[in-house]
Amino acid sequence: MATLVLLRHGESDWNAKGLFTGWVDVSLSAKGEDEARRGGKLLQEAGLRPDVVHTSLLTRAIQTAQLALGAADLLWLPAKRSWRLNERHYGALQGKNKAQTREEFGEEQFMLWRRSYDTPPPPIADDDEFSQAGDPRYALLPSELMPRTECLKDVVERMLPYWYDEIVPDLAAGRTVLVAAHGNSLRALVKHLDGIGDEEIAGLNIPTGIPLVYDLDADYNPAVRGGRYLDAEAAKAAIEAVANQGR
Ligand code: DG2
Repeated sequence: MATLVLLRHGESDWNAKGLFTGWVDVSLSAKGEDEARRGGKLLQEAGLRPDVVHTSLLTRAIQTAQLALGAADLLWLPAKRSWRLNERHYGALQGKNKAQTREEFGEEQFMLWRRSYDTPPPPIADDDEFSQAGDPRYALLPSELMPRTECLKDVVERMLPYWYDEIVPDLAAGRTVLVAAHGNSLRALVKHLDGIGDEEIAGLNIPTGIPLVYDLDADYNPAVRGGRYLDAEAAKAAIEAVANQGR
């Protein structure tokens, strides 16, 4: 039995402001830092000791991993990072206010962009102030792989190679794996693990800073569909808040 722990970063400055973030590299808010530390404490209290951490290339996920591992006395853990764990690229919506976007385009279009499986927002222009074109952290990424917008389906497709090539080998070696990533890159992974349908996934939201633990069998299928949050009560309220963003 392998153990996988998923952790969405703590609240970011742009989560707090209600802005579409995607690949824009924002930091944690003070509340988000507290959430990350608490996430680490929850791990420690549950007796879960990751052997390795995987993060995206975005500051908010890296900070969350550091703060959580610091709180659990595990700052020394080896870390691996990849753009494949980045948040879904939110295209031309990056930097826009969620509530204003909902008002301007209506509930249906807003939810289509936010939660449909295969409808991406319009692409972002390279000269947009919130574009990542020219960001040195993606310098080695072939230009045809560099997204200008993504739907969840695109995220599943770019995340799965990392799951199979980097995370599964760690699990196969008997390591407990911590993945610190984002609302939508983790929705993509949970969709895969739980075998959630393309329509059903629209209703799944991931709260910030609360570890979600999966015990996996020899085929990397969850022992319990949906895994278990280390603070189920807090997760319930926080999931509701994510679902209601923009309202
Ligand atoms: C949020 C997710 O990503 O937003 O990009 O705005 O997890 O990095 O804060 P995260 C963003 P929603 O898809 O839930 O609106």
